[in-house]
Amino acid sequence: MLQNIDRFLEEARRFNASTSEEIEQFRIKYLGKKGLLSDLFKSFKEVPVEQKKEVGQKINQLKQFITEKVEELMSTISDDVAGDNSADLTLPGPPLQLGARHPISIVRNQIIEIFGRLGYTISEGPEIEDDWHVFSALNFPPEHPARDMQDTFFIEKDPDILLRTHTSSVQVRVMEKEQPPIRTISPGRVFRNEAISARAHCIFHQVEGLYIDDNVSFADLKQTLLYFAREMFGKKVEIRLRPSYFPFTEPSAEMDISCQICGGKGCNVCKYTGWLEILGCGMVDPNVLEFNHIDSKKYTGLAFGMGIERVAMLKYQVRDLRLYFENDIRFLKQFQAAY
Ligand code: 2U9
Repeated sequence: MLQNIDRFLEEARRFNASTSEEIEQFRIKYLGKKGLLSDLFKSFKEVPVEQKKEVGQKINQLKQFITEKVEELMSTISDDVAGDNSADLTLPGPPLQLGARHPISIVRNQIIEIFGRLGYTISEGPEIEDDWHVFSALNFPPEHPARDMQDTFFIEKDPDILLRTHTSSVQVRVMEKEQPPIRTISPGRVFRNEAISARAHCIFHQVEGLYIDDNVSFADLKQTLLYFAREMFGKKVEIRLRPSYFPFTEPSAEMDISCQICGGKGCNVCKYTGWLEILGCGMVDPNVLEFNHIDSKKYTGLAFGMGIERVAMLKYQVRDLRLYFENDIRFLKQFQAAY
C-alpha cells in the first residue's frame, strides 16, 4: 500500500496539462467518487493497526498534493484562456430563463380573440375619468352608493375627477364619436375602494362589451354569451341567466356557468349549487342611449361586463385573487399561453 501511494504521488508530480479537460480528467482519476483516493480510503480498513498511522498520513498527504496541484494547474490554464482566446465560442450559451405570460394577460387575450371572431373591435380610454363618463352618462342616479367615497377613489381637490370603476366609461366615449352600428369591447384596469382580500382587490381588470344596432335583441345577448362561454370553457358548458339590476341596463341579468369541477352535480367550489357566477349583462337602458345622442326608438343595444380575474379564477381554479398581484414566480410560471 505504501508503495502504491508513493507511485501515485510520483505520477502526480510528473503530470502536466494544457487544457482544462485534461485537468478535470486528472482530478477525477484521483479525487473522483470512484477515484484512486477513494480506493485507498476503502482499503485502509485492511491495513494492520501498527501501520495505520503512517499509511493514513501518506494518504492525506497525497490527497492534499492532488488538490493543490489541480488548483495550481487550473490557475495557469485560466490565464492562458484569457491570453490566447482559446475559449470555444461555438459552444451554446447557458440557457436563458424565459418568462411566462401573466394569467390575466392570457385570459384577456383569449376574451379579445373570442369576441373578435364575432366582429367586436377593441376600445381603450383613460383610467382617470370624470363623473359624467363613469356615472351620469350610464344612468347612475345622484344618490347611487358607487358615487360614495367608500366605493370610488376620488381626487381630493376635485370631486369630478376619479379613477374609473368600470371600463363602460370607454364605451360612453365611443358613443360620443360614433353612431351605430357599434360593436366593441373595452378591456382595462379598474379601481374600487375595497379592502384587499381573497375575493376582492382595489385594482382589477374588466372587459365590458357593447353592441348597438337596429334589431339587437335579448336573444342576441344570450347567444353571444353562450358562444363566449363555450369558447372559453369548452363545448359542454351550460349557462343560465338570473334576473338582476344595473343602472345602465334594462332588463339586466347575471350569468352563471355550469360548475367546471363537478360538471353541475354540486361540490364545495360551487357551494353545492352546480353553478358559478361569471358575468353581468343586459339590454342597454334607453336612457343611456339618449344621454349619448343615440335614438332609442331606432336602436337597441346589448351589453355585458366581466372581471378578468374572476374568469381566470374559474378557468384555472385559483382560489385567492391576491395571487394575481403578488408576482410570485412559482405561481406565474404555471400558465401556458396559447394566446
Ligand atoms: C354601456 C352601457 C352598458 C356593461 C355591463 C355589466 C352588466 C356588469 C360587472 C361584472 C363584474 C363588472 O367586473 S365587474 O364588477 N359588469 O355586470 N356590465 S352590463 O354595460 C354597459 C356598458 C356600456 C354604454
